[in-house]
Amino acid sequence: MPLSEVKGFTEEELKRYISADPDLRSKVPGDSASWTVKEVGDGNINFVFIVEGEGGKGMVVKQALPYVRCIGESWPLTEERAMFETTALVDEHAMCPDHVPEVYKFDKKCSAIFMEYLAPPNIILRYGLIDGVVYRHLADAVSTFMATTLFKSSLLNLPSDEYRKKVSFYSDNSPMCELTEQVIFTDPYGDAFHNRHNSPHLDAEVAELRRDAGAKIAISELKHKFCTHAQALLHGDLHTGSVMVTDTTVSVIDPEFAFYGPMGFDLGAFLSNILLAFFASDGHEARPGDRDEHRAWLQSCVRDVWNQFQNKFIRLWNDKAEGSSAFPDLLFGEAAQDGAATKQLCQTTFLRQVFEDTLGFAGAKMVRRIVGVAHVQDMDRIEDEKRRAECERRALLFGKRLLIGRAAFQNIEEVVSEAAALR
Ligand code: ADP
Ligand code: SR1
Ligand code: MG
Ligand code: MG
Ligand code: MG
Repeated sequence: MPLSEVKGFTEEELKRYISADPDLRSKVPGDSASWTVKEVGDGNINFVFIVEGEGGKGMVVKQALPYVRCIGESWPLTEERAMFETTALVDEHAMCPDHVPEVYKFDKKCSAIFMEYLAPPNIILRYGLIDGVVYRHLADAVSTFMATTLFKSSLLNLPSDEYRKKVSFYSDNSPMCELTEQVIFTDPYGDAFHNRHNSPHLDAEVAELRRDAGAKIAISELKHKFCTHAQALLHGDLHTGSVMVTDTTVSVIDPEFAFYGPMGFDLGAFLSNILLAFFASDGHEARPGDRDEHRAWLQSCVRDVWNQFQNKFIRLWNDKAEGSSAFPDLLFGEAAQDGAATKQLCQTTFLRQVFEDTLGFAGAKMVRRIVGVAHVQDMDRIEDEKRRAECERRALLFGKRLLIGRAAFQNIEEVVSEAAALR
């Protein structure tokens, strides 16, 4: 079989593949015999190889096989996801180059992406958070990534024909959207085969969730919005396992769920994972109070990500040239009667809706990580299951509160205060 059709690379096959492609070859220094190839995939879905040459330089190769890795071949999944991930990485890199790795090549036949290696000291943000590390530069970088990619890909920035072409292209990533529809918006609220929870400790809470009409109405509204509101190009899976950090840099990886959806879905994904880290932190303390400083920073991170996102988003909107065809400046340009004031009202109304969506999606994502198929290591690494249950119970309760009560929060400060009061 030609190398370009290999399903499931071996280390030797990968070395030969890279050696045979001059562009790829130039990225890995030294004799290929001395290269190391390691499979490092710790995500739920794909296989990821690091190919390292002299001086630790090299590349990452991510391969999509036709099933969900953490479940196995019994859960088939389209290999086309690798093409959408490649396109999204390229689009995101063009919009926000400081925070997205570069793609070197995509091979459709073997569903493989060859990309920039974020070498150590880069680590997955989730692992740093579990270890209690504080990243003071995180909120600035993540809010920049979200404000930039969400604004620039939206109808606020693009001409409507270009916007529609993008919506249409990404709408073919439908199987990945359907996976999300199932595991976030449907399964957690019923008795689905792959659901799991910390039983018997959370049995009562899970039974209550599945009887809760308010939660079901809220999740239905959000599912409808997820499927119908093509507002911007979303990353689609922006949890803390999709972010790599050093002391000074932040990079966003893994946009295989990319599609045009509601902006609050990405914002909610990130904030929910910071909140999950916050509720898990008690379980990682050797002595009560050990993580006080870390918790205070996690709270400030929730606040700063939202506030900075909002400020940066408005700045991008205002910087859009007057007279451009961008919606809604076309209707409410500064030259129109009351144009400036009306534009400001439009912006406030728009961001209020994004805020409510953000809280709702954040709640949905907290709930699914406690009672659905895919949990988070922030909780799973708490060995004592009773102690873990205490952390999970509070996270589940707060997730429900955000999901059902999203319209009642006036501002992000109220969210942070309620989370702190519940802990
Ligand atoms: P999945 O889609 O299965 O979740 P990810 O894209 O999240 O796969 O990658 C899994 C792991 O591979 C990451 O947690 C990270 O450790 C590693 N990884 C992925 N991309 C890179 C990269 N560009 N540089 C360094 N490591 C990476
Ligand atoms: C089978 S569900 C797997 C989950 O992992 C991915 O990273 C997404 O979050 C997806 O929902
Ligand atoms: Mg991942
Ligand atoms: Mg770069
Ligand atoms: Mg992924």
